Amino acid sequence: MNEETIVALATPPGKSALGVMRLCGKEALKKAAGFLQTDVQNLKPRTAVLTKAVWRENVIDEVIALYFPKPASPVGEDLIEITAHGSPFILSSLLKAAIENGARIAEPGEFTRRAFLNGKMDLSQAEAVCGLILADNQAAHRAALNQLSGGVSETIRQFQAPLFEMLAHIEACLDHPEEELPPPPEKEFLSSLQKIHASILDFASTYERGKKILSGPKICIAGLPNSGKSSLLNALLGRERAIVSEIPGTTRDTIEEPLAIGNLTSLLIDTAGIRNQTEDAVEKEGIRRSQDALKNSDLALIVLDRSKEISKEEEKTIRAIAETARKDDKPVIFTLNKSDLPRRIDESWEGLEISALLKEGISELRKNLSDRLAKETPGNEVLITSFRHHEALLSAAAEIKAAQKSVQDNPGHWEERAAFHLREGLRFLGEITGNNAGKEVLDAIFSKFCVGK
Ligand SMILES: Nc1nc2c(ncn2[C@@H]2O[C@H](COP(=O)(O)OP(=O)(O)OP(=O)(O)O)[C@@H](O)[C@H]2O)c(=O)[nH]1
Ligand SMILES: [Mg+2]
Repeated sequence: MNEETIVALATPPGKSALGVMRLCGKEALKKAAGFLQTDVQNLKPRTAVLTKAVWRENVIDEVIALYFPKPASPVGEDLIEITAHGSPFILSSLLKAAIENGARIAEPGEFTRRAFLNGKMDLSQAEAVCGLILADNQAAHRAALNQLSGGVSETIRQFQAPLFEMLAHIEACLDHPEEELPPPPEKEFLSSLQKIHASILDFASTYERGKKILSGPKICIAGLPNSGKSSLLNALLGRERAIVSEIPGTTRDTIEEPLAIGNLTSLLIDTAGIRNQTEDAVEKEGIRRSQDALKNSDLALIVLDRSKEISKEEEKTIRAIAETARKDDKPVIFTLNKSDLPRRIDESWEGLEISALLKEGISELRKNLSDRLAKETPGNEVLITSFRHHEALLSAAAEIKAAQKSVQDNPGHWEERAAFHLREGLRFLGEITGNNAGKEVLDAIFSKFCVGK
């Protein structure tokens, strides 16, 4: 256990009703005794005590002290939480009092790091604490909660258990040749590896959805110039964000704005209208960016101006836009805009009737978007949301593939090579839960935390 007593504010800077300071470590009680006017050594565990905090003989504030003794405390060490009024002056005086009594300011994530080192949680759960604090929508919150409750670790253990068993069997054969243990039958061994390999890749593939949930799905508004794309962006946002004009080719650069839809915060992207016959270099670049945005989005919202006939040339462009959008199976929603004007567009064009100008049909469109995106919200299933976890899973899968290959390539004497790859595979899986994560990995993970967590 760490000898040093650390201290930090657990609440953000600035004025608030309450502010919380946490002291943690072997001598937390002793340090707190130096500035709290109560019999700190006899604080009852998990019982709030009203007392006064004093700094250089001046009362700083009336505070509530709460003592969480080791080993049951969330950090696994003695922990004292002191709640004061949330004035920056009071809180900084409290911090100074703690420091003058021998505590040191905690590093980012140090409380959680100690919880991990004291076996209170594994590494993937510790990382989920960060995810939970950063989650700004229900889906991201759910994904972090699933991870915090041990979902990722449990799945990893399911991969590790049979691998450990196989490795133990092979190592027993290698280490005790005198006992003449038969090695695992090749066929069975290969098929078990095949199954684990597929399950690891399956789990790794949830990263695509996990990533989207964290960053929010991207909704790209695309269409011909002047169809009302920027007007639609403004209508969905409820404010005049993008320039709207009757001149075709108004929007050049893509405009991105967060939009809360259903349980998710998505990124709404307005793009330059796409047309073939332009000589304007800036507009051409705008169109290139539109196409990029369309490719990189998760949902395409195609806007058509229903008050105009669509020429053969324009029809080709719209079909090309839809084709680009549909390429990787992303959902496409067609809207027929300008429903306040008489319809001139051919009957064959179908879509949600809206008027971006009069804000009609917008709530139906929001509902439609929310239904399409609902599929992205995780239920109780466990998703990979961390790049680090994804990489480790792919590396573990590659080692298992290599173990399979050593059996196929060296019939009769594959044990040593296969054992090497199984050990490596297990090492990569262990990195996720932190059984064997090095100092650099821990530093990199916990430095992303805020101080006080
Ligand atoms: N009557 C009517 N006019 C609309 C509607 N939506 C947009 N407009 C008008 O159509 C013109 C073009 O609107 P924009 O929102 O700038 O269209 P855009 O698709 O962003 O155009 P570009 O950026 O040039 O590609 C403007 O004059 C808008 O006021 C609508 O629902 N009804
Ligand atoms: Mg525009």
